[in-house]
Amino acid sequence: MWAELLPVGRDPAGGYRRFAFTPPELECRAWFAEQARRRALPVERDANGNLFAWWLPPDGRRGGAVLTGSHLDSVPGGGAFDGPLGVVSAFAAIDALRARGAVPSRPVGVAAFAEEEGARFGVACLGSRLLTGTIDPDRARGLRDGSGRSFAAVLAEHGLDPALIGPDDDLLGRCACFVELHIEQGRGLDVPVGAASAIVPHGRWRFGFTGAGDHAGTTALADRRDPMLPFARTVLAARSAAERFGAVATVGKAEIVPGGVNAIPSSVTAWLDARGPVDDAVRRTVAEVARAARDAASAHGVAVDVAEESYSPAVAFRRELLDRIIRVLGGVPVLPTGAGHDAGVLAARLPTAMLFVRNPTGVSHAPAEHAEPSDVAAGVAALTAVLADLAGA
Ligand code: HGY
Ligand code: MN
Ligand code: MN
Ligand code: MN
Repeated sequence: MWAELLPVGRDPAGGYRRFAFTPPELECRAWFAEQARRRALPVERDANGNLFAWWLPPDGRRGGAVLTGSHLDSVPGGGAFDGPLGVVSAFAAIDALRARGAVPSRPVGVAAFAEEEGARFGVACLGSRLLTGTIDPDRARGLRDGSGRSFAAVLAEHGLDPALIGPDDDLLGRCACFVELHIEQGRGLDVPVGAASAIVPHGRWRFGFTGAGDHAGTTALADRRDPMLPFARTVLAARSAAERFGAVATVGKAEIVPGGVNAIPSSVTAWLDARGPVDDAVRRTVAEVARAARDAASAHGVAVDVAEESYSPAVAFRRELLDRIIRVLGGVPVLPTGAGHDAGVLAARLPTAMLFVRNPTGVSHAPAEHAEPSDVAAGVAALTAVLADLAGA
């Protein structure tokens, strides 16, 4: 399975570039459908673009399903494991159960959620947020990618009716729980497999700086309204505020218009990703960064607007499912994560848990992301045991 997926969607800059509904991610979706076909698993695509492959019990029962899986899209220059590891491991776990003649008494679903990284339309976990009703469908329809194409138009391009996006209570009503296996992002595990206790609060904010485009050579410094200066101040403020309030803050994406070497920019748009152990750390960090941005903007005659694009409060995974998984696995380390996941979104509607596979370097959202084959195998074995227990297989 890996061998077929690995070459799909490589980023010329290294790693992977599998943005939702772009050719590489569509190829990943085709891979998903092929894996399901080979296993005679009926595939369901919800109105939001999420994919599900179902291993049904002999009586064809649809309710009480144990859902697993993850996502197939990536950040730009992403690693091979973030997302796909959970989907590949889910199919491999079904293979392992079937190989020993297991038959589920509950359905087992393999999910591939759409736009988990938010790399194309800007909101992370867009597919699972729509499914669970935790984002306004009107807002989602209007989200635009870097070329200005709306999410609604892209859905329509792929045979989905944008008018139908939103919560799918029928599908969620058929599920009893969701267990997402994911490569650990960070270095907390010194054994192959662990489980998540919580996801820390995290969010994204957009900073728009509007100045005056002009000639780089003939415009006196005193006459400039250069948006790059408050932008630069904001990036530095993100680091100092995060240090001050015990959070982490990143400005990983910026758009400079017009982007000419010899042109003072007319505008700069930048996105802040801020996370922390508690809401207050995140909120205070963002407030300080916004203050610095506004002060610097006014000092340079630049307009600025700050908008919260998404915010996910802390998620604590329910103990009864987590304790059951710990029992099944004979005890595994349990740790919080600073990474957001579809599991964190599904937790609003279902008992949800996460299994982590050791990441020896901790690096993720970068080409160097890696997991050892023996740890990947241990992850599949753990997911197999958990599915056997939960699905009565
Ligand atoms: O951004 C995150 O934390 C996740 O990897 N999507
Ligand atoms: Mn990710
Ligand atoms: Mn992920
Ligand atoms: Mn995820």
